[in-house]
Amino acid sequence: KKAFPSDYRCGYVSIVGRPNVGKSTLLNHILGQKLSITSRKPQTTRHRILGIVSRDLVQAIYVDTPGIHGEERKAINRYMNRAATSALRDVDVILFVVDALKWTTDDELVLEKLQKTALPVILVINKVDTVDDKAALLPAIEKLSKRMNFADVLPVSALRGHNVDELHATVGKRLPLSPPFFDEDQITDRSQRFLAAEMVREKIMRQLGEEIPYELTVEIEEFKQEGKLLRISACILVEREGQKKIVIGDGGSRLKLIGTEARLDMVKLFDRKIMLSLWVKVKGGWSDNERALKSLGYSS
Ligand code: GDP
Ligand code: K
Ligand code: MG
Repeated sequence: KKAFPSDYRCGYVSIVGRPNVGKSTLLNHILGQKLSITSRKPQTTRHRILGIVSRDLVQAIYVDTPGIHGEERKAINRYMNRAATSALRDVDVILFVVDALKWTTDDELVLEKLQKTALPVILVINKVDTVDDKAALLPAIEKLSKRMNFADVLPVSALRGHNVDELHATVGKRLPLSPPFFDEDQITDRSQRFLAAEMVREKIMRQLGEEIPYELTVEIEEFKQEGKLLRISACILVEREGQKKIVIGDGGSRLKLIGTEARLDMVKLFDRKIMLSLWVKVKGGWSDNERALKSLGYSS
């Protein structure tokens, strides 16, 4: 077994904040690889997902979470809030991500949860690339700093990578001395099947209008290694017949585009040739049915 130096640091870092502040984009940039799916839509991230970064005698295990939000009407939303709230416990450092230009009641909700924790919280002010006058950020930072005692405050751009390495270095210093928990070449706790389903869901989230994505899920039906080729077959589950038509598009055009883009992501992620087939099925009521959620792997 490999011996690690006694000054090795390792620990968990959760990334919390309301939907759409850029949590998953930030994780992907730190990892240097797209792992967690992103889009302009809230509720893109539905599951807790680990992104593991091992370098310079530090292993930081980032926990990307669905955003914490006020709306808990449907079972899927309650599931997502549970997944996000549990990330406030059993970690070593918390990154509280906010949008440099926009503070909402959902941010307020997250702040209230954070005020109760004794863990170090680093305030990450994201999307600074959208702010022309950087000095304008100072009053907002000062106001927030009065609300709780942040371990650090860092303005970043997750999209452009501005200050992202600095953030990772800041995190590293706060992790406890410990040998790594995971293999140093492992980047996530999630299976390739799970990641494949997520890549398909991302394309749908990005391509479809407001009405559909929240009510849709992707199931991998086949995931088979055949020599140098990965054969993947995925089924997109929607709630209504009309939604099925929209996902498929005129003459299958939209489904084809979803497949083409998802396949490219899979080639990068798995470093293999990919044969991807997609299907669409109607499965009513899954997003509001606790048992159906469990059968689809949404167990917290
Ligand atoms: P999450 O819901 O917090 O995980 O947010 P996402 O990572 O899915 O990002 C939400 C949207 O914000 C996406 O369209 C991202 O491209 C965009 N975004 C994320 N970070 C930045 C940033 O630093 N600058 C800008 N301009 N957009 C960003
Ligand atoms: K999002
Ligand atoms: Mg996300």
